[in-house]
Amino acid sequence: AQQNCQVANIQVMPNFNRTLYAGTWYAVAKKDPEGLFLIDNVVAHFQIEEDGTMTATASGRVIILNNWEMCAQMLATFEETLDPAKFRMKYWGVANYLQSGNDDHWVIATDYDNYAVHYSCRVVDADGTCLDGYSFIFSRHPTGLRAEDQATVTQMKADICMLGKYRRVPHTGFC
Ligand code: ODT
Repeated sequence: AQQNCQVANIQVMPNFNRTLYAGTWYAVAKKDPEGLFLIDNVVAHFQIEEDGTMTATASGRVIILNNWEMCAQMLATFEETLDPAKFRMKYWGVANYLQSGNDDHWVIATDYDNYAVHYSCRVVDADGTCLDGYSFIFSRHPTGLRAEDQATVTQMKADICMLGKYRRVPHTGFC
Protein backbone atom coordinates (compact mmCIF):
# COMPACT_ATOMS: atom_id res chain seq x y z
CA ALA A 1 0.00 0.00 0.00
CA GLN A 2 1.29 3.42 -0.88
CA GLN A 3 1.32 5.85 2.01
CA ASN A 4 2.72 9.07 0.62
CA CYS A 5 -0.67 10.11 -0.73
CA GLN A 6 0.61 11.24 -4.11
CA VAL A 7 -2.34 11.20 -6.52
CA ALA A 8 0.01 9.97 -9.25
CA ASN A 9 0.92 6.93 -7.12
CA ILE A 10 -2.62 5.76 -6.37
CA GLN A 11 -3.12 2.19 -7.53
CA VAL A 12 -6.30 1.40 -9.45
CA MET A 13 -8.09 -1.83 -10.35
CA PRO A 14 -5.86 -4.08 -12.48
CA ASN A 15 -7.44 -5.31 -15.75
CA PHE A 16 -10.63 -3.37 -15.09
CA ASN A 17 -13.58 -4.99 -16.90
CA ARG A 18 -16.35 -2.48 -17.61
CA THR A 19 -18.80 -5.17 -18.72
CA LEU A 20 -18.61 -6.88 -15.34
CA TYR A 21 -18.85 -3.46 -13.67
CA ALA A 22 -22.09 -2.53 -15.46
CA GLY A 23 -25.38 -2.55 -13.62
CA THR A 24 -26.63 -1.06 -10.40
CA TRP A 25 -24.47 0.11 -7.50
CA TYR A 26 -25.75 1.52 -4.20
CA ALA A 27 -23.58 4.11 -2.46
CA VAL A 28 -23.00 3.02 1.12
CA ALA A 29 -20.38 5.59 2.14
CA LYS A 30 -19.00 8.82 0.71
CA LYS A 31 -16.09 11.16 1.24
CA ASP A 32 -17.43 14.55 0.20
CA PRO A 33 -15.67 17.11 -1.96
CA GLU A 34 -15.82 20.81 -1.23
CA GLY A 35 -19.31 22.00 -2.08
CA LEU A 36 -21.02 18.68 -1.47
CA PHE A 37 -23.74 17.80 -3.97
CA LEU A 38 -25.18 14.28 -3.61
CA ILE A 39 -26.20 13.79 0.01
CA ASP A 40 -27.78 10.36 0.35
CA ASN A 41 -30.03 7.81 -1.37
CA VAL A 42 -27.37 7.67 -4.09
CA VAL A 43 -27.78 4.89 -6.66
CA ALA A 44 -25.76 4.62 -9.89
CA HIS A 45 -26.52 2.51 -12.96
CA PHE A 46 -23.64 1.89 -15.37
CA GLN A 47 -24.16 0.57 -18.87
CA ILE A 48 -22.00 -0.31 -21.84
CA GLU A 49 -23.29 1.13 -25.11
CA GLU A 50 -23.19 -0.66 -28.46
CA ASP A 51 -20.01 1.21 -29.36
CA GLY A 52 -18.39 -0.09 -26.17
CA THR A 53 -18.35 3.19 -24.29
CA MET A 54 -19.54 3.37 -20.70
CA THR A 55 -22.37 5.65 -19.63
CA ALA A 56 -24.20 6.03 -16.34
CA THR A 57 -27.24 7.48 -14.71
CA ALA A 58 -27.44 8.29 -11.04
CA SER A 59 -29.94 9.66 -8.62
CA GLY A 60 -29.56 11.04 -5.15
CA ARG A 61 -30.94 13.51 -2.68
CA VAL A 62 -29.58 17.03 -3.07
CA ILE A 63 -30.32 20.44 -1.58
CA ILE A 64 -30.11 23.30 -4.05
CA LEU A 65 -30.66 27.03 -3.69
CA ASN A 66 -30.11 26.81 0.11
CA ASN A 67 -33.23 24.96 1.02
CA TRP A 68 -34.83 23.09 -1.85
CA GLU A 69 -34.58 19.36 -1.28
CA MET A 70 -35.04 17.16 -4.32
CA CYS A 71 -34.02 13.94 -5.98
CA ALA A 72 -31.42 14.80 -8.62
CA GLN A 73 -31.41 12.76 -11.82
CA MET A 74 -27.90 12.81 -13.27
CA LEU A 75 -26.31 11.52 -16.50
CA ALA A 76 -22.69 10.83 -17.36
CA THR A 77 -20.47 9.70 -20.19
CA PHE A 78 -17.03 8.23 -19.59
CA GLU A 79 -13.97 9.00 -21.67
CA GLU A 80 -11.25 6.38 -21.69
CA THR A 81 -7.63 7.00 -20.79
CA LEU A 82 -4.53 4.85 -21.19
CA ASP A 83 -5.43 3.05 -17.95
CA PRO A 84 -8.66 1.00 -18.30
CA ALA A 85 -9.67 1.78 -14.69
CA LYS A 86 -9.20 5.56 -15.06
CA PHE A 87 -11.91 7.55 -16.84
CA ARG A 88 -12.88 11.16 -17.32
CA MET A 89 -16.52 11.51 -16.33
CA LYS A 90 -18.54 14.21 -18.06
CA TYR A 91 -21.74 14.71 -16.08
CA TRP A 92 -24.83 16.86 -16.09
CA GLY A 93 -28.29 16.98 -14.58
CA VAL A 94 -31.55 16.18 -16.30
CA ALA A 95 -32.56 19.66 -15.08
CA ASN A 96 -30.24 22.52 -15.93
CA TYR A 97 -30.08 23.88 -12.35
CA LEU A 98 -28.24 20.73 -11.23
CA GLN A 99 -24.44 20.45 -11.16
CA SER A 100 -22.47 19.62 -14.26
CA GLY A 101 -18.77 19.05 -14.73
CA ASN A 102 -15.92 16.88 -15.79
CA ASP A 103 -14.19 14.82 -13.08
CA ASP A 104 -11.68 12.04 -12.88
CA HIS A 105 -13.44 8.73 -12.24
CA TRP A 106 -11.10 6.01 -11.06
CA VAL A 107 -12.10 2.50 -10.01
CA ILE A 108 -9.71 1.62 -7.19
CA ALA A 109 -10.95 -1.89 -6.47
CA THR A 110 -13.98 -4.05 -7.11
CA ASP A 111 -14.97 -7.71 -7.04
CA TYR A 112 -17.78 -6.78 -9.51
CA ASP A 113 -20.37 -8.76 -7.53
CA ASN A 114 -20.36 -7.05 -4.14
CA TYR A 115 -18.25 -3.93 -3.62
CA ALA A 116 -16.53 -1.15 -5.54
CA VAL A 117 -14.30 1.70 -4.37
CA HIS A 118 -14.44 4.85 -6.51
CA TYR A 119 -12.03 7.82 -6.32
CA SER A 120 -11.95 11.26 -7.87
CA CYS A 121 -9.43 14.00 -7.20
CA ARG A 122 -10.65 17.35 -8.49
CA VAL A 123 -7.68 19.48 -7.44
CA VAL A 124 -4.13 18.19 -7.03
CA ASP A 125 -2.10 20.30 -4.58
CA ALA A 126 1.36 21.68 -5.35
CA ASP A 127 2.90 18.79 -3.36
CA GLY A 128 1.11 16.19 -5.49
CA THR A 129 -1.47 15.19 -2.85
CA CYS A 130 -5.21 15.66 -3.38
CA LEU A 131 -6.51 19.04 -2.22
CA ASP A 132 -10.16 18.47 -3.15
CA GLY A 133 -11.51 15.03 -3.94
CA TYR A 134 -14.39 12.68 -3.33
CA SER A 135 -14.95 8.97 -3.16
CA PHE A 136 -17.91 6.61 -3.15
CA ILE A 137 -18.01 3.15 -1.64
CA PHE A 138 -20.54 1.16 -3.65
CA SER A 139 -22.33 -2.09 -2.92
CA ARG A 140 -24.40 -4.31 -5.16
CA HIS A 141 -26.64 -4.78 -2.15
CA PRO A 142 -29.00 -2.02 -1.00
CA THR A 143 -28.48 -3.26 2.55
CA GLY A 144 -24.77 -2.37 2.51
CA LEU A 145 -21.42 -4.12 2.38
CA ARG A 146 -21.10 -7.75 3.32
CA ALA A 147 -19.16 -8.33 6.54
CA GLU A 148 -16.45 -10.16 4.59
CA ASP A 149 -15.80 -7.15 2.35
CA GLN A 150 -15.40 -4.57 5.10
CA ALA A 151 -11.71 -5.13 5.82
CA THR A 152 -10.85 -4.94 2.11
CA VAL A 153 -12.75 -1.68 1.70
CA THR A 154 -11.15 -0.19 4.83
CA GLN A 155 -7.72 -1.00 3.40
CA MET A 156 -8.66 0.71 0.13
CA LYS A 157 -9.85 3.82 1.99
CA ALA A 158 -6.41 3.97 3.63
CA ASP A 159 -4.61 3.39 0.32
CA ILE A 160 -6.32 6.42 -1.24
CA CYS A 161 -5.60 8.52 1.88
CA MET A 162 -9.25 9.03 2.75
CA LEU A 163 -9.59 6.75 5.77
CA GLY A 164 -11.65 8.49 8.46
CA LYS A 165 -13.14 11.00 6.02
CA TYR A 166 -16.20 9.00 4.98
CA ARG A 167 -19.78 9.26 6.19
CA ARG A 168 -22.51 6.70 5.76
CA VAL A 169 -24.95 7.18 2.89
CA PRO A 170 -28.43 6.18 4.08
CA HIS A 171 -31.10 4.79 1.76
CA THR A 172 -34.44 5.93 3.06
CA GLY A 173 -36.52 5.64 -0.10
CA PHE A 174 -36.42 9.40 -0.79
CA CYS A 175 -35.42 8.90 -4.43
O1 ODT B 1 -21.73 14.57 -4.80
C1 ODT B 1 -20.73 15.25 -4.88
O2 ODT B 1 -20.48 16.03 -3.98
C2 ODT B 1 -19.78 15.11 -6.04
C3 ODT B 1 -20.28 14.21 -7.10
C4 ODT B 1 -20.79 14.94 -8.29
C5 ODT B 1 -20.89 14.10 -9.51
C6 ODT B 1 -22.16 13.34 -9.64
C7 ODT B 1 -22.48 13.06 -11.06
C8 ODT B 1 -23.21 11.78 -11.30
C9 ODT B 1 -23.44 11.60 -12.76
C10 ODT B 1 -24.07 10.30 -13.12
C11 ODT B 1 -23.25 9.24 -12.69
C12 ODT B 1 -22.92 8.22 -12.53
C13 ODT B 1 -22.06 7.40 -11.80
C14 ODT B 1 -21.30 7.75 -10.85
C15 ODT B 1 -20.51 7.08 -9.96
C16 ODT B 1 -19.71 7.65 -9.08
C17 ODT B 1 -19.28 9.05 -9.00
C18 ODT B 1 -20.19 10.15 -9.00
